[in-house]
Amino acid sequence: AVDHQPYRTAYHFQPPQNWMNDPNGPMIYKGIYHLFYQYNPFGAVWGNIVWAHSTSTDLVNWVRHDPAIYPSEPFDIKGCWSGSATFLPGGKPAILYTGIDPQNRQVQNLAFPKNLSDPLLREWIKLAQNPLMAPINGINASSFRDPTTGWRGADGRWRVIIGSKRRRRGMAILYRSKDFIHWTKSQHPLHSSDNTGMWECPDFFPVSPNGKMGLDTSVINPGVKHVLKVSLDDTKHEYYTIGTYDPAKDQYSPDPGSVDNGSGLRYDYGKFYASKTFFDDSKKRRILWGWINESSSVADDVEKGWSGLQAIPRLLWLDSSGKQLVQWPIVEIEQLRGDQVNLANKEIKGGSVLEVSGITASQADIEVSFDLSKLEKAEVMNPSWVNPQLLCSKKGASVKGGIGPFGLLVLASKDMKEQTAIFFRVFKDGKRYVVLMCSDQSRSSLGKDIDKTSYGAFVDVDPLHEKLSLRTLIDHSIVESFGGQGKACITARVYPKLAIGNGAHLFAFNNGAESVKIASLSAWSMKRAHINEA
Ligand code: DQQ
Repeated sequence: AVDHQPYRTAYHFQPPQNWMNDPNGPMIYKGIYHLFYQYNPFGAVWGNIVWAHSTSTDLVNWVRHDPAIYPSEPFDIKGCWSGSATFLPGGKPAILYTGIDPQNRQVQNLAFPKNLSDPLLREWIKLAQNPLMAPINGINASSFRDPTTGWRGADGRWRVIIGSKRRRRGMAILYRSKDFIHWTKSQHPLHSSDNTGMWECPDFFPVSPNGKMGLDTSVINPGVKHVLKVSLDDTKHEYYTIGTYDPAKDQYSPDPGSVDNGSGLRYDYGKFYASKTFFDDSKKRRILWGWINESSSVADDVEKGWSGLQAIPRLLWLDSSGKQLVQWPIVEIEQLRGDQVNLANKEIKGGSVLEVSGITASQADIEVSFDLSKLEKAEVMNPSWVNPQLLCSKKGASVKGGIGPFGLLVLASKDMKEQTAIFFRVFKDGKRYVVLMCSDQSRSSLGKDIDKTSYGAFVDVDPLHEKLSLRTLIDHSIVESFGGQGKACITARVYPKLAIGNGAHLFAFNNGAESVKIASLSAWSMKRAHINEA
């Protein structure tokens, strides 16, 4: 039978049909995980936005509920946009979200569960006092949205930030409240940065200085670092900084070297937007959700009847260097691992490929680590190569090198005419080595009208003394890759014509002059999860 929906996924979060964008208000309540999301009930394009709602006990399988928040009042009649959940004293969840009013102004509203003894929190009641924050006193009414999870200071007052801009200066406007209902704008934003444009979906949270343990958003002590993430409307890229939060001044400052101009660190160097973390109190971890949009045309979205995925939720923590975050797919996803194949100590000569067969290559999880002992042949790094994405687009998988390109060809047709290449290339920069990770979509599909841009990131690994690892989650039209144990992540959307279903293959490849050794490789077929089944 002809598969009319070859690009729908088997274990990624998506609604049965229609448009989805930002993850909203993720939380865990009475042992149940909640995910709300921006959703159009009437079509596969953005519009008519409501908060659709699903719940889960394991973050893998999801049950759909009716939309939790939808336009009904003057303060949100033209749309219920992004926002966040906060637990108030006594464990009562509160949702702050952006409403669009009849004048198209962006305002902030509060909703509480109707019935706190319903662990599914199916019904929400909007406060009669809404809106609680309005764009007055010089705030731009069309650039005032996406309230964060609140945090509580030592003075007992709550704080939240709202994304905004003034001219070209992106900013996180700060509000304070004693009761979460009456809010006062602070004189100063929590943070701002010139020439970054509108900050959408800010996220602000503490991270522990060592280890993977997550912290409640209200934890403030001299030992923790803080992270500020913003989604840049202008470029549709996110970036984050690591820094210090001064609770007395209520100001955040990025650490020296933590770049603050939109060209700094990213959670993901491919597609990943409007992300949001939450603290999972049941497992003391911080989990990241992010929206992955399509790389195909609007006409294709309309034809297939849906648009948008959520990335597999990721555990997020501060690297031991203190200079970047690290991410890893939540451990629960491993319950979907089925048939497994393994390889060990396998040399891949320069210019060769090795098929990894025995798993469903269109629906798989792969972990591979490479051992590089001889690096003399590494290409010399050019100091002007500061943009990894540009470097990856110039030096794609077919461009021979010294050490690499080597890595995986996923969602590949048998003849490899179609292939998405995720690979490394090692450069020599004086005495040190620079590792580049690329996701090359240029040959991902014979189809037309698809954005096949290559993505790239530098990975902070010393290839001489550490193994270089790659984990890739493949799910029909999405490829999520984690290099260097999660130090660099790249997500791509691809739409193969031949490499679908049983036509999909998986290869390891090496297009460098030097051999590389696969120290170990494990690949699993992934089972289908139960996600929002009708
Ligand atoms: N999506 C929402 C906004 C947010 C944007 C509207 C980010 O609240 O700024 O659907 O993708």
